[in-house]
Amino acid sequence: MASLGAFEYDKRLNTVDALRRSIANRLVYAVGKDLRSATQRDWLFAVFYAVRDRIMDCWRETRAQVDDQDAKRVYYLSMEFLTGRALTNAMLAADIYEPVRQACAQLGADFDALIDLEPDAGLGNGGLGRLAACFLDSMATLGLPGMGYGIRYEYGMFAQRIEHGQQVEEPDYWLVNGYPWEFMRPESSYTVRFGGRLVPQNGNSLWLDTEDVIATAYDSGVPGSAMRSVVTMRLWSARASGGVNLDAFNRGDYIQAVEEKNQSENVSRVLYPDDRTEHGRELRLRQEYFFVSASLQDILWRHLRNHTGFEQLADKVAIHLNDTHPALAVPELMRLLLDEHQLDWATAWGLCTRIFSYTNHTLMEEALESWPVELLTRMLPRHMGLIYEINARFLAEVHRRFPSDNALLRRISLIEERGVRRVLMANLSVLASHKVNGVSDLHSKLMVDTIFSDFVQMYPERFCNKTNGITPRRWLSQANPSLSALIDSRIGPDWRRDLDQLARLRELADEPEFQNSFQLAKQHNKRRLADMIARNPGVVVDPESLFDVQAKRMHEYKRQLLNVLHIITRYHCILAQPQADWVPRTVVFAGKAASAYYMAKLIIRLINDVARVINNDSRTGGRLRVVFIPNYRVSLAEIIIPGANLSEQISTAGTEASGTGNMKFALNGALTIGTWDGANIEIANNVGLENIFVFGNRTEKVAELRGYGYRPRDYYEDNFELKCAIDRLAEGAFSPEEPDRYRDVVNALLESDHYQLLADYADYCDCQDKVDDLYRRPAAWTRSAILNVAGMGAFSSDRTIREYASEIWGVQPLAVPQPASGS
Ligand code: 26W
Repeated sequence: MASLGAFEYDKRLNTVDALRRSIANRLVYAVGKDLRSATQRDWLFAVFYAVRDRIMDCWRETRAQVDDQDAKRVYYLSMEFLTGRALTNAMLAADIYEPVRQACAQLGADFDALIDLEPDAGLGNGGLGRLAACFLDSMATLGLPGMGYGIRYEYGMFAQRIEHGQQVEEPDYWLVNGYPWEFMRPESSYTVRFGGRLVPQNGNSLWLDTEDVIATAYDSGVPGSAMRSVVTMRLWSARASGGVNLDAFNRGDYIQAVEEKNQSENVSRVLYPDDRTEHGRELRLRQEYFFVSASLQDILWRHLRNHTGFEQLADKVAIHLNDTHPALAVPELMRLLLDEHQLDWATAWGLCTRIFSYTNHTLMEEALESWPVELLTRMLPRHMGLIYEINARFLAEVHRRFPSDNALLRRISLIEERGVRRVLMANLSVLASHKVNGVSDLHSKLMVDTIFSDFVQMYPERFCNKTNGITPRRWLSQANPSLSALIDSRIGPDWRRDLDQLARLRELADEPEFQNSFQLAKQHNKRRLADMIARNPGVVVDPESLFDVQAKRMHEYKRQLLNVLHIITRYHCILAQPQADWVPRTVVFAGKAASAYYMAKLIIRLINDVARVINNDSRTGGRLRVVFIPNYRVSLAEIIIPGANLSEQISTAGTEASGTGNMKFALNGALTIGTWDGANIEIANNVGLENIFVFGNRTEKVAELRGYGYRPRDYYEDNFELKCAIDRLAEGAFSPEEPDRYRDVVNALLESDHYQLLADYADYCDCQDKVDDLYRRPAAWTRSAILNVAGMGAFSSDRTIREYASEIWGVQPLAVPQPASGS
């Protein structure tokens, strides 16, 4: 083990011999099998337990240090943690990957096969959930006292199958075989209350006759790099409270009693598979309150274990809201402090505004959460009352400072009055937080200029930027062993914890030998990806061709359709000039569409139809292939991303808050083709404008077009190739069995084109030609790719988390105790 950092650890446990004995032991005594009867799954569990055993000491030590040092902790509240698989990550963190592999070989277990058997923990939709997972990894790596709180969904993100070109969703019952990484903590259970009625009592409220659900904690450990520390991720699972069913039970209505039990356990059943809109769904609101209430009760319990009263609460606790989904934490903390602990309003509110901070992840109006007052009143009457009170006091203050501005009062209120009255969760979050951040420079600027401009007048010092990052452990060290080994051989292994060291690769960018090895690593990863594609969806692709990849959620604003328009154009051009020197390309798509998102699903179908026509047309001479890889998820991303040459980051400028996939691709040596949006801009600034393909209108131009009447048809009429592409689509060239299939796509493009694909089309195609030109010059391409890797130091989530820790949360890394002398 390289550096033990926080604790002393018996290295003799990490030899191949010791690990072999451990695994065999765990197989017999924890799994209950033996060498003869063990299935692959049994082996997976045995290995899991043996590895987990090697995390436990550090985990316990971390908890003890936080307690002993009475350190300020940060609690990261997130509805989503998209952690993916845990085993390989843990083996790398504990530096036992190779010995475990050898131990398995000695036991006759197929290491690679069993690693591949681990289900992904897909408890998230996409960027926001994956960011939360990277953040826990970075907290553990930096030794920051913190915890993640979320929901232990029984069903994670749905699995996607493609049937006749169309997406079919299947439930992801990821816990079906049990999950060996988690510990149930029944002693950490809390009652979460819903509904009921209020009875006024000396200024506060009694909340009676509620419908109760029990939240029970399940902990898993997130080990940091080199086991600097282990952070706890605590997920809540719902259990019926005895009380609810007893009446029916006593009446002898056993079935009714059990049915009710099921009802209340529904709250942690399923992740909402939509990354933008789930407004108005009652169960979603229940989920939000359920996990927030349990987390806050737990946080206060932990505080009171070591402190008397709440005087120091804000010095010891920081609570972060990952988007507005946990915003009910604000009235819940008020309720607990006022009603359960008898603090006065000013003290309680003062604590709130020192404790909370909030990250905004999107500016899109349809994604900004709001809940009907009627629903909140019914489900959480006390909280609705508190929100009214918070709002009244706030509006009084606004009125004091801007006495003549009634329009401002209306805009800034926590409650939207037009139409059905709704609580605006973003406004509530901003008001209660001492810091509010966006997730890239551009996004943070737009955020203060648009959705929060009124709040900026009131509280200018609150707003800041924290550009997203990704963990280099999973996204380079784990996902790309070939490139990692090459980098290790030149600059040593420390980049894993200090990503800025990658800058030292700059001086190797022109060295032929390094270039050669760099190309070999990429080739290796492309073959790995090609093998996977050959298995599913079963298309043979040429690993020598340029791998052009767009992997992310399917969304109109992300413009997968623009990519398709370019593919169709390229196809036409190849047919028109079959003799020309075309750079062979494989265009890869992957991503899920929300099940109710008609356009996104139609675009998946279009991609598959276009793929079928092009891949079966021998006239292309195999110089263009299109592939849709089903069921994109973290474990697939770990194979897809290292195999890419070109990374598609082509959102309409101003719409992608940051993007984090863009960082993963660049870190793995893909060149980006992208718009001037989100973190693409910062990537460009770090890798050098000459090493990235930028195209398209910028934010101001997009806004200007929107403002002065954007006419997509003009672009269509003026551009012959664009017109051809759209006409062929409209004629059913890709769906001869149903020529009308893409009429809605065509109409959307020609009639409104909300995301301005047509405005960027010509520039995009030109830019793609430049991509080909560079790819024809392997040395120049490789040089650029190396400079991309070398420039990615700033995008480590360690950097991001350091900034949060010092500028928002005020938490410090745990002091590493010095080993006692003589030991
Ligand atoms: C179900 C409701 C809902 C609504 C919005 C669920 C999830 C969301 C998120 C805001 C969507 C999301 O993941 N946003 C992405 O956040 C990433 C991390 O900051 C950014 O990199 C992406 O640009 C942003 O789209």
